[in-house]
Amino acid sequence: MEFIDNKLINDFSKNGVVLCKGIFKEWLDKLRIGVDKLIKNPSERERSYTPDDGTAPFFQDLVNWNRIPEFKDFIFKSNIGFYAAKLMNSNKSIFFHDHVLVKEPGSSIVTPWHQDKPYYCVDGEKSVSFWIALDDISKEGCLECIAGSHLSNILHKPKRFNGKDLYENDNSLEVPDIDSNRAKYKIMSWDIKAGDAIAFDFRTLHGASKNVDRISRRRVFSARIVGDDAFFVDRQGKGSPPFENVKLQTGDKLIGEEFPVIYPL
Ligand SMILES: O=C(O)CCC(=O)C(=O)O
Repeated sequence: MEFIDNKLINDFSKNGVVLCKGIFKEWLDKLRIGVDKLIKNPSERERSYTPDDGTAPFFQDLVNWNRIPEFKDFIFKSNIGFYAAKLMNSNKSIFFHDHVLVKEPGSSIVTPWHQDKPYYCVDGEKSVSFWIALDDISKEGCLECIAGSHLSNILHKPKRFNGKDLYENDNSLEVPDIDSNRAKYKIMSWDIKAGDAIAFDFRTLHGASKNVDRISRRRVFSARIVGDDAFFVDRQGKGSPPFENVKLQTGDKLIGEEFPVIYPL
């Protein structure tokens, strides 16, 4: 298993987040080329934010694995499906989507605290996102995850990163004010090297600071994967990603060309 040992699997189950050192180092060049291509030719799903203070933008785009060959190669030819299955304790890995998040040098856009699951048309106990750093990132600018938050059974209200509610008439619980009470939480983050990945559960509360680095970009390729218990859920609104062509009903197995099985192949 090399990168994923029993300790990491246990820590993932207990904390809902682990650091996988150097796990995708040999894929860096390919993923960086893919990100360059994507920024030059974004999809209609691109959702970038430009700060009012004149600092650099935060580029985001989703679900591009089928049109950027470098991303497709990565998800089918790397060991990501195998690693995900091990961490999730699943017999298979289903690719849910890719998400590119680039904070250009000095970008003041903060990623607010949130969980991913309420944005997604999928449910089930087994999930993992690999947040793959394509640049070195200091702990100060790193993704932060709250250990154990995946076990709370609460799904907090999803919002766009500009603070607007994702769904209309959503009465679910707001994310608590974590930043004013940081000592109350076990917040995990690290000094990251390019090629490291933070693996976290879709239910884990997480957020990220602005790009504190004024010289270096903060390029991230995030790969979202679900396990053998995954099923479709209609969250009564346009989720993110929207998956508008998917015609599944709540409770259906997550099957279809949008959601390829990447392990076993
Ligand atoms: O990279 C970021 O700023 C946020 C990442 C994130 O929210 C995610 O990968 O789900």
